[in-house]
Amino acid sequence: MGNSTYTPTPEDKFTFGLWTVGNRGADPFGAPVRDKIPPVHIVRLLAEIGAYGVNFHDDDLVPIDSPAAERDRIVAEFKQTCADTGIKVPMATVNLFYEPVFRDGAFTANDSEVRAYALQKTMRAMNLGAEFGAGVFVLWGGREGVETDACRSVPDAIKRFRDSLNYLCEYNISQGYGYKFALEAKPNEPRADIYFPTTTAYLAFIETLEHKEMVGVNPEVAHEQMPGLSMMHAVAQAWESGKLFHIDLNDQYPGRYDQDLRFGSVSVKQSFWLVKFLEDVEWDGMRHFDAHAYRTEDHEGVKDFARGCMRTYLIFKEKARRWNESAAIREILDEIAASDKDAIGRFSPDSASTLLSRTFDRQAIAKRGLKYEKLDQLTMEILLGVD
Ligand code: GCO
Ligand code: MN
Ligand code: MN
Repeated sequence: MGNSTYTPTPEDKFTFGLWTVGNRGADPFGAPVRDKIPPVHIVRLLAEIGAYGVNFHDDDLVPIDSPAAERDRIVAEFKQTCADTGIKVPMATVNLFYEPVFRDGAFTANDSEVRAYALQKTMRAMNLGAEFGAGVFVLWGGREGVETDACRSVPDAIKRFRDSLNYLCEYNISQGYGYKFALEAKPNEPRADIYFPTTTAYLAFIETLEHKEMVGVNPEVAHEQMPGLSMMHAVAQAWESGKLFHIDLNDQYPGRYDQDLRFGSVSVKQSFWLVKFLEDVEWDGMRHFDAHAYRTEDHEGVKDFARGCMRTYLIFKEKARRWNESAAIREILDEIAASDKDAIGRFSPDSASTLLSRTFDRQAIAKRGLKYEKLDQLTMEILLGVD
């Protein structure tokens, strides 16, 4: 692991949540296997391994129900450690899933008192993030869903969610925080069905908001791959509509529970296309890892995990550079480009009548080999390290 090309630096904009490197390895069948790492130690760990920043949920940093003086002490200490290490806080979020009060959802819960509490908790989390200069506020509605559809109408849930977002956007404006909200979709887990199961479902919903310019998405690899979708396609659609505000990088075998595996450790080719996309479009956001070390790991293993996420990203970035510079690949791409000669352009009655009377040699067009097999093999050879 000695190649300095793959050694992360803060310029790479890699970030981790307190809950990621701090994950203690508990699962539904077993107790934690690692000690809690105090947040300030996590900041030092991230600085040591070359990360740019740290993100947190309200309760990760300040335990819920902390008295005001304790909150202030924690915040001051964390700020000082960030200043000492140069670690930034580009994103903040709110935990609306852990506490039993959210067992029926937060913004979509049937009990209006729960919905009000969820709004209060979110506004307080926004206050906390703003103290650290966070520019993005992620909302993951883990409990916004159902086990039984008998309990609530889906349009009601959507309407409640919309009302909450509209409220929070107004709060953002009134406080002058300048947050961009990033909505994170997931199809299921912990609910049997979560509303807005995919990134693209959120993209449609955002268009219905009063301040839609303030709201975008936070796609996560695992959440798109659980139902077998392409993360890169979701990310590309979000980016194309100006809505890629944040990203959660990790990995996942399709069709399973949320595994939060080390970035690139399962889906080598898909992860490559994802990194290539982000680098090709020069996406200016954070490269955030929302993943966990295996349950088998000790403290050193957690560092191996975090270093591995970043190193793999940088390896894919280098592979993407090679891909873009490969003469053999360029030759095929030029042929593809040459087949895209004259676009139809916008509709006009004239163009429609010309198009209606045009003759196509369907058979000849369909006979031309497109060389995608060769293109893909060239891709594979770069990934497999023989080119
Ligand atoms: C999950 C989610 C969370 C969110 C986090 C940010 O499946 O548990 O990915 O890790 O990203 O809560 O709000
Ligand atoms: Mn997740
Ligand atoms: Mn996530």
